[in-house]
Amino acid sequence: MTNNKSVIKWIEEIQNLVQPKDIVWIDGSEKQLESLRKQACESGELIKLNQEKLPGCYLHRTKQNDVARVEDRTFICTKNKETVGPTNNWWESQEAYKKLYSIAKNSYKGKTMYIIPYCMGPINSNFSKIGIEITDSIYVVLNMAIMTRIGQRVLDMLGNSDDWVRGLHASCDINEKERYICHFPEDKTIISVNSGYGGNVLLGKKCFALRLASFMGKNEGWMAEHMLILGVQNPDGETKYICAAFPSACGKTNLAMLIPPEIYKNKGYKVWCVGDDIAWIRKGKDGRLWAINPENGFFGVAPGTNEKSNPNALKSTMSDTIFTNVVQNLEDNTVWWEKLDKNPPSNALNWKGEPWDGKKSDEKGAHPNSRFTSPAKNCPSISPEFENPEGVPISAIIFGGRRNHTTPLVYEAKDWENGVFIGSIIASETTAAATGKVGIVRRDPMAMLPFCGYDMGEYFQHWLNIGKEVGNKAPKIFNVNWFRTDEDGNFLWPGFGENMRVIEWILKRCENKINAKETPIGYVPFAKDINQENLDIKENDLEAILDIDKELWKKECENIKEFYKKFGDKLPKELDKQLSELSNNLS
Ligand code: GTP
Ligand code: SPV
Ligand code: MN
Repeated sequence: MTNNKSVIKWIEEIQNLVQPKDIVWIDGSEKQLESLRKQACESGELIKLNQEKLPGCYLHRTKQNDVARVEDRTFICTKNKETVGPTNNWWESQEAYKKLYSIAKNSYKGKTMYIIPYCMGPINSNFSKIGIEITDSIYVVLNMAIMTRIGQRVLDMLGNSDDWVRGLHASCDINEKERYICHFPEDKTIISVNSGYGGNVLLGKKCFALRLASFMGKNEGWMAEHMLILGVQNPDGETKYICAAFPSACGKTNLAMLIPPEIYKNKGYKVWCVGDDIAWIRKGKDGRLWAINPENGFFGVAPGTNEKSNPNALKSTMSDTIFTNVVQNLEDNTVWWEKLDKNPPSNALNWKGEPWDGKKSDEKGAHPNSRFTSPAKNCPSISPEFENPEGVPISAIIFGGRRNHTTPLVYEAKDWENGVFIGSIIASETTAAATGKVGIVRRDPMAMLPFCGYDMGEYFQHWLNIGKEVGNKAPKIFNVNWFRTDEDGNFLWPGFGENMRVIEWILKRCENKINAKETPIGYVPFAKDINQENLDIKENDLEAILDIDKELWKKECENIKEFYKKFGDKLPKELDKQLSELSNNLS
């Protein structure tokens, strides 16, 4: 399929290492993909679902020890430890190669080696980047075929260039003790062994589009961020674009596919989805920041997705979707997950494939990190700009996290530098998207803690530099928190589609249309400026979630100070200054 010497050389090297029984190049044709689906159904790797109700849809169950990203087994491998900073696991490159090659050696014996040429970003966009993933898993091939642009057209685009990312995935025995997700930013290489779960094995996603790409972005003057991209079209037909970074399972897909409440729809507002997880951002010819979504599909959290919370996501999953670790309803061979509806199936198999009666069982049927992989084009609100090789211009950047107290519903940074500070102090409860305890509050700067491929102190500096470069054309920066709770743990803000009311405030602030209250942490809305028409919330609750509790924020400052110490002299002095200013404002 290609004469590219660098590609051929690397494939030969890996072939010699893993010793497959044969080799299949993924050309991207529907015929080839269909025959792989058939093969996967025969082996049990996939289960074909009810094709009348869910055409083109399949179910997959991972091994029970392999259901989420594994941050403690994720490494950035470089020559020197300093490159990766205090927040990443480091492994010396040569040592890492040695160990990984010993694990991968002969691991494809009796298996087929699939070669997937893929492109992150629209084909032939100057901003897109190419990778080749070698895998022994048909599940990986079929997911990559949804999540990225694949096949011959990618090799044609690559030509003879050696500027592409090498990716080796070896399933081995899915042995968690020998599981490693390793990145070699200095060699543009990724090696993943002993896993079959999405974020660990769909190498175009977090491994390439964030960890390697953030490293490339630092050197080349652009940014790779864990951000959704959405467009808000006003009644005059003008569309403004917003990027938002929230940690894993904190609402990116939901916000990206937001459907405005009736009162907005009636006025003529529309919201468009450009991306739900990753944004590549760089300065455009006009001096503003522009973003593309490097992905071609959604790898979304299933539980909680329903007709009310996210109808666009639900519709995206109705065809040509691969479900992972959800419930299989044996009545009609469809799928189910917690909060899909109030009618769990009685005759079903849970995510482990065990008989499960949803009406009687106390146990969850779907894994909390069960996922759907759906083509972007399935989303009813996919943006007309989705394939635009230039991307879209960004008017606002939003940070956010899952905090039951302290952080208000929304506030605005005083300027870019203050915005970078606000991003750097995101704290959020951990979720099921990664293994480990759920619900522990941790600092997750820019929602990039698990995804920044180099020293995070330098990453903060990179953000500051980009701000200087775009100057007064920089987007305004905001922070949101949909997750404030009362004493009983109930959410105070209705969230989901109602988040449109906060988006409206944000855009009005960007257009300098309304005033805001200056507080020690930044600009907070006056309650009257949040549209409350048909909003189901108590007046006091809205006041409560807009309130700044100085005592809590003083504690927050202490905690940030501790956190910042990690970065030593790599912490930009601007951020230290920002922290002192915040402390002063509070006293
Ligand atoms: P990743 O794909 O892991 O990066 O996650 P994500 O950031 O895209 O999160 P997603 O939109 O899938 O939401 C994760 C969980 O948060 C789901 O259970 C949602 O129902 C819930 N959620 C999303 N938005 C809101 C909201 O506005 N309010 C509340 N209370 N929950 C929300
Ligand atoms: C996340 O965990 O942020 C995800 C899912 O988007 S994964 O692809 O597993 O990283
Ligand atoms: Mn994510």
